[in-house]
Amino acid sequence: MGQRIVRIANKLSANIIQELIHDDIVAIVIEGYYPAHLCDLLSHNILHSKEIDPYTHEVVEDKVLLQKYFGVDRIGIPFNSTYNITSPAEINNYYGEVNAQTERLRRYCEYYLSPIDKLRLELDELFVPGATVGHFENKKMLAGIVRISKAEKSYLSALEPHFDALPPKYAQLDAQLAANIYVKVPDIGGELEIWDIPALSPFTQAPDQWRAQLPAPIKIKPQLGDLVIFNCRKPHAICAFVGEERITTQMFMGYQLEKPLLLWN
Ligand SMILES: O=C(O)CCC(=O)C(=O)O
Repeated sequence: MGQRIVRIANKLSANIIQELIHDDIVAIVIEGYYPAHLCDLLSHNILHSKEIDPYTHEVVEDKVLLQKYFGVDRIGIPFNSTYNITSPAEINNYYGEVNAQTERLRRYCEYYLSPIDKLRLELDELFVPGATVGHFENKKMLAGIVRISKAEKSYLSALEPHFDALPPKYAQLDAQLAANIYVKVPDIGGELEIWDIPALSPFTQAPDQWRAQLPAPIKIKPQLGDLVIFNCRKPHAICAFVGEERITTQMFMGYQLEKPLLLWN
């Protein structure tokens, strides 16, 4: 099989989303999805935020679930950070903070339509049967976090691929996609690499030296304001970069046959 395509368009459409869900294409790039002046406004407010924390990825090593830091920081609590937590009070902290975090992203956008709100609306308008914020434990999830990387730590995300897969106890998904809107991009580097192999199941243990064992990745160099959607159960990594910060607003999209897309972080 030759390299499959990355669908580049200037508008999201129902067909494009279906193509990605059915694995007919590797990724969607909607160029200039969010206007440059709003990217600048939002990234300025993000960089002045006092609420930036490390983003960790769940990784299985020797059958143990660990949280690993790959040099990406975040504003907003991602649900995967609760996977290792057993205390209900701490898990409830995720749900308790949802509304404040949604409100904060809107505030950082100074009440212009946020990139996440734009995407949520368009997915609901375009996709039959719609798109809605997830409710895996009968409580509404957060949909939309900010991810910030700095050049000096960017090599950490480049070393080895990772993948994101919601544990099936929350929802049995037929596909899991990640949507990123790039509100600040470095000039050199920072490409998204995606390995076009079959999507992995939750809790798959990645082999040591995974990168060396995989075929050549597909590389996407996001430009300011671009929306990129891909199947995040496929291995992916972010190339090292130089220069200013790389900032995205991100959410996951869960697909189940004939059901609305479930949106969360
Ligand atoms: O920042 C990116 O380009 C990709 C982010 C990522 O790893 C994800 O959305 O799962």
